[in-house]
Amino acid sequence: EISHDTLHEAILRNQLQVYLQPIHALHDDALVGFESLARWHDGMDWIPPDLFIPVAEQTGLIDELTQWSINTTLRHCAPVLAANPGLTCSINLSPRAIFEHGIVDQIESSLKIWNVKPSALTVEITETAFIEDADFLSDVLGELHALGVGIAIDDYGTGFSSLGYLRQFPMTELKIDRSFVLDITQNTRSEQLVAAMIDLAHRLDATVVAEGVEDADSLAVLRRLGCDWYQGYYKARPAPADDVLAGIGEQA
Ligand code: G
Ligand code: G
Ligand code: MN
Ligand code: NA
Repeated sequence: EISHDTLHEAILRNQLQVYLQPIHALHDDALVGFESLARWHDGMDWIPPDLFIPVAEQTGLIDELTQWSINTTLRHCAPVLAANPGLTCSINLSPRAIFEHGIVDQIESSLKIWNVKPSALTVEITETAFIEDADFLSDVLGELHALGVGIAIDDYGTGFSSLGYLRQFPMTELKIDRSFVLDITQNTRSEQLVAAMIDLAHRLDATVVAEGVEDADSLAVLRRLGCDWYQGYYKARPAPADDVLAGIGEQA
């Protein structure tokens, strides 16, 4: 069982690591950025974020974990972001972290510390965040957007897919949940829904990202439908930040 103390210790002892998954453009396969994903190895086993993020949320550690995640990600990525002006790096923000006071200041000061321009950072939020205090969330996202930080709606289509919040929130990126991508070549309903999501995002001037692309056929369908960017095992699995960034250094 994961407790507050074991997770807190893990953060202090540097048992958590930042993994990055590259994101590529569909039209020319150019690298456009990466998503930061936390990984925890306790010396014996890998403990997946699906297990420890909820613990962090429930035990009051989400603030500390978020701060760790933002700072560690920016520390790793800063040189590559500076050398490659078009690239962006995306960080998952737990809904709970957004409702902690001071998240905007925290992000702003991390950007300053690591000398990363706000437009090189995107925050990913799931739709479940919108169930809570929508006005407060709207203010927070508005402030981040005003700084120039990108706002991505993550796992789109599986949660609380109301169109109401899209009217109110400054979305710059829509990430199609991988469940739609998984059977896009077999299920015409998935294909039609993905087509509709791409159209929706484009009408709102947002970039569309397909998640969980695992094969070339799915990629071909997404390209035909006009999806902008993609990520997934087909192209690259999440890997330790230094490994991924060293590879980018060679390409650039
Ligand atoms: O990488 P993986 O598929 O195991 O991630 C599982 C879930 O954990 C995803 O929903 C992902 O968004 C979330 N996650 C991964 N890293 C972080 C992080 O640093 N912060 C938050 N809040 N969520 C994360
Ligand atoms: O919820 P979020 O989208 O942040 O979670 C991303 C998760 O998806 C990460 O845990 C990552 O490891 C996982 N992931 C990335 N690419 C693929 C893929 O191609 N297939 C599957 N099944 N999972 C993937
Ligand atoms: Mn994500
Ligand atoms: Na997602």
